[in-house]
Amino acid sequence: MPTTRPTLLITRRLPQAVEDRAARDYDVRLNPEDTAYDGPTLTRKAEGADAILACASDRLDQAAIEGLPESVRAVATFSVGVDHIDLAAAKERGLMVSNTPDVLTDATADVALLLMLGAARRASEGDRMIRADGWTGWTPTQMLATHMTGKRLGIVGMGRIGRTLARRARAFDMEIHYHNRRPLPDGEAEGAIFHGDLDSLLAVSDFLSLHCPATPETNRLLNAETIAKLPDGAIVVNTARGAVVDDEALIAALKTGKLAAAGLDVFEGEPNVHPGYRDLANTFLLPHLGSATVETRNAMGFRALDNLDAFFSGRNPGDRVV
Ligand code: 8YV
Repeated sequence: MPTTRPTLLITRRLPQAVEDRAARDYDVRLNPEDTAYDGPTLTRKAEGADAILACASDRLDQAAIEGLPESVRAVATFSVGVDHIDLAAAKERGLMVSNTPDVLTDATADVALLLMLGAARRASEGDRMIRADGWTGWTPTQMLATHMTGKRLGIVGMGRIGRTLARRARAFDMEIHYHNRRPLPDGEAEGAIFHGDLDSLLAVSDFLSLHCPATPETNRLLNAETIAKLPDGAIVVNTARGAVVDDEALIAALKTGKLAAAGLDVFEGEPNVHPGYRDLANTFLLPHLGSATVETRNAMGFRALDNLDAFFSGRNPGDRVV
């Protein structure tokens, strides 16, 4: 680290261990109230700061980036996703941008599996029944659900998280299929079947799990047309980004029974969730908890700081995106 301590704006409250380490090495500006900053507030808070440790809840669009004070040279995001940052604008402005891959892979794959089981086995419906004191007793035909063991799992985006989910799903004897830009290298597929064409993956996906980044190409990838190509009674889970799903189309398919259930951890326009999801019994909904374990959030914060430490020491940050 350089002898003069850089000034670091941390936009949200982070785990204590992360804030402590940041305060050891930087002059930190914290956000103890933990309110999300809008563009003008971010600009004001960043006045004179050398770097920003940002989160996915910050909108770093072109206007926000162009509005950043001259002093800001780096943005380390506390997320693997970078869809909240206009990378072209960051590049144009000469900002270093880094993210936090790897460290949230297990936690997010765990939540994808939780969503698959929770949606398939009607977990939130049963939980609600008990909380509402509505359980009148066991019956042989009560709340019959979808069996997961042995079914076919379709994974859209076979990156770190997709591959880790595949490993977990093999413990349920699931047959793994995936769609990716390219097939995995020899020896890494572990028996997973590649589909170069999304439609061909959809046709065999009793369960479909989304793991692609939100980009213009993946925007509303799951829509009325693509849902129609899934087997009847399929189950869809999303731990990627809400923008990958057309909410109206998914809700319609959950209502008609075309889809048996959906498990969702991410939503378009978070924290505003399409009200249609709340009214359905066959949705299993979580408030973006994919990486929300103490171990993972600490690791994400340390990784973001590692990237900033490298940048301010004149080394290339390991997770540099721009
Ligand atoms: C994070 C995520 O919790 O890292 C990501 O891209 O979606 C989540 O796991 C969130 O983005 C924190 O900023």
